[in-house]
Amino acid sequence: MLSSIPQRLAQSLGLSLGCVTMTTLLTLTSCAGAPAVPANPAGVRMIATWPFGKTANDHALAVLNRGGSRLDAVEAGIREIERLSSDGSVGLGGRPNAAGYPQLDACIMDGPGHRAGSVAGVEGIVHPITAARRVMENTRHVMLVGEGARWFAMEQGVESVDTAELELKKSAWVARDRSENVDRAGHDTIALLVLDADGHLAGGCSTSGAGGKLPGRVGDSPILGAGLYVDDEVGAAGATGIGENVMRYCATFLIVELMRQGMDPQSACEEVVHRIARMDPRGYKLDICFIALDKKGRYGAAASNQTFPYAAVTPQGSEVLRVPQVAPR
Ligand code: SD4
Repeated sequence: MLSSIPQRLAQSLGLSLGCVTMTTLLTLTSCAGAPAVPANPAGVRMIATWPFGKTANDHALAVLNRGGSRLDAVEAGIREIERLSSDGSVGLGGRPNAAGYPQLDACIMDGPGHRAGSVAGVEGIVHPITAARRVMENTRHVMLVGEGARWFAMEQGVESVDTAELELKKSAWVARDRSENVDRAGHDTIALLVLDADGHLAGGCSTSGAGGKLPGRVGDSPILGAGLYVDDEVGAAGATGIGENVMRYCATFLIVELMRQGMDPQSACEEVVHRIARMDPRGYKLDICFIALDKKGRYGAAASNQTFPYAAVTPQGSEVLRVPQVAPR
């Protein structure tokens, strides 16, 4: 009998799941882990995708308040969402691929030194954001994929679960029809951007990607300049939504470049949605959303064809905001 994702997740968390359901598990973990909303005496700015971005931001801010670095903050905030894995598209509990198992993508970027690390299509790794950070800090490379990324993560001591059952799912799928079972409902990649008290930027992104994707498919999230981009001279941007509609346009790189030319983050996010909609045969039916934060601490967000909730930390506090879809032009 194959063990389920909730069971594997529980295993990875050192819990005995028994007859406890995933919902129960997630309720338990979310209650146990949530810190009180931390104060923000240093005037740090953070912005993150979706309502769960607030949970990520609050964890990240708590880390900064304890003296952690901006990278520690980014990693901790995203790890919390990977740990909860509760919203369909982050971590091992995220939407499975067409063959029935999750393949995860993540990246991290630090402004000073323009450093970056990324993992793509990695299997059975509980915290791909940590694996991405280790790639950045402990190798001379930027990106590792698939089996190599898993080996590396395990060698680095990043928490993992057994993937033997995935092999069975793979062969069953290959023996079947190898069809793509696209389930793109909902978007919930976590992208988190931080401007620390010293005025330096960092960001991270983590996802299980589009549900029902072909095994081996890599989306925008681990691709620098697509799912995430950080430029310490200017600002940072992150993306969520259908990766194919983001990565063909180097969207977060473009947002940052527009900010470099003088646009504020809100205008830059909106402009990139319009630019893509103008060029793309789908028009505004792109299912893409962006967040951006500049060196001055200004932030913004835009979405192509839905209301987009995102989370922000400002000197005034930590909150979930909503931006309506852009008005087509
Ligand atoms: C992807 N951009 O793999 C991700 C999915 C996503 O919200 O963001 N969902 O295409």
